[in-house]
Amino acid sequence: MKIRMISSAVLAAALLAGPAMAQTPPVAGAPESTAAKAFYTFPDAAPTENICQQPNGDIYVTMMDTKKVVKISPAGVASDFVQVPEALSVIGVACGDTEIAISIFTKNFRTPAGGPVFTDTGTHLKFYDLAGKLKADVAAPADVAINGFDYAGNGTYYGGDSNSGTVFKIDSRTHAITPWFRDASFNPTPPNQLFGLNGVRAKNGWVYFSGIAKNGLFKVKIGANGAAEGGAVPVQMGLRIDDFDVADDGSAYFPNGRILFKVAPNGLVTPIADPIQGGPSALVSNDNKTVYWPTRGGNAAQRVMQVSIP
Ligand SMILES: [Ca+2]
Repeated sequence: MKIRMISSAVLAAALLAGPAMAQTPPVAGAPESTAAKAFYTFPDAAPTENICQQPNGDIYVTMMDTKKVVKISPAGVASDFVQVPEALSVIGVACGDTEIAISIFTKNFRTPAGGPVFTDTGTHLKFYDLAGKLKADVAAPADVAINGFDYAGNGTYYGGDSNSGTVFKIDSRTHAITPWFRDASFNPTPPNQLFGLNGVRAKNGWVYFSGIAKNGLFKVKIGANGAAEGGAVPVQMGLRIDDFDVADDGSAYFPNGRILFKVAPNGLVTPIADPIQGGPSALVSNDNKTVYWPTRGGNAAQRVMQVSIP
């Protein structure tokens, strides 16, 4: 595909795409880029939230309101990996080496008016073996709402707190959850800004996060001793990004509104599929050839879409 610079009009439309946990107004029967193909179609319209891929190629998708995790094989065969009856919302999913970790909210983050509030979500992190057997269930601190969740290798996960500007580090052996990076300038500032951090991915020695309060994508360096080194480095400013993924070359991919975007390491924004049915997260495949994303919204059955990386 010919690369084009994003127009300010497109950027403005994307900025208006709405709140970052449920962002995409679906349009029934709307046109769809021929670059986007359905990899899997769910049996119903239940909202999806996050996505990850195991080294063996299996894809895991959290179903936010139906409180389960669906596993989809590389051949497109799906099964319920786990049901989480105590959850009110199943949010993040991280594919560990030999386990699957999820974040759940056991209390309601939705206000009667519909807006999110993350001050008391009753977040738990749950760790399962690949057969779906529960290995550990860890309560996060009471005021922490882990949204984006990712595995960085070497037994380390990172999670983004939607109730603050803090990235937490989680040890897969001890299951200790500790603040890794804090920046209060990313805190939610209600009533206007309800989100702290949203998506989180670890890649190439950096932890990336979407900082909703600043409408941008940022990265923090993992120092030689494992501690956060320096401040948050802006990667892209101007897009309100939910969950995303980062390819080996440092390019980030995510649906936003009705466009699938690429952000190059130098910040250049390129739409790579337009229009699409958007969704809350993205996955760069293990071989870096494909971007997958689960759709959300509307009455039609949700799908996991795929686009070849140009
Ligand atoms: Ca999210």
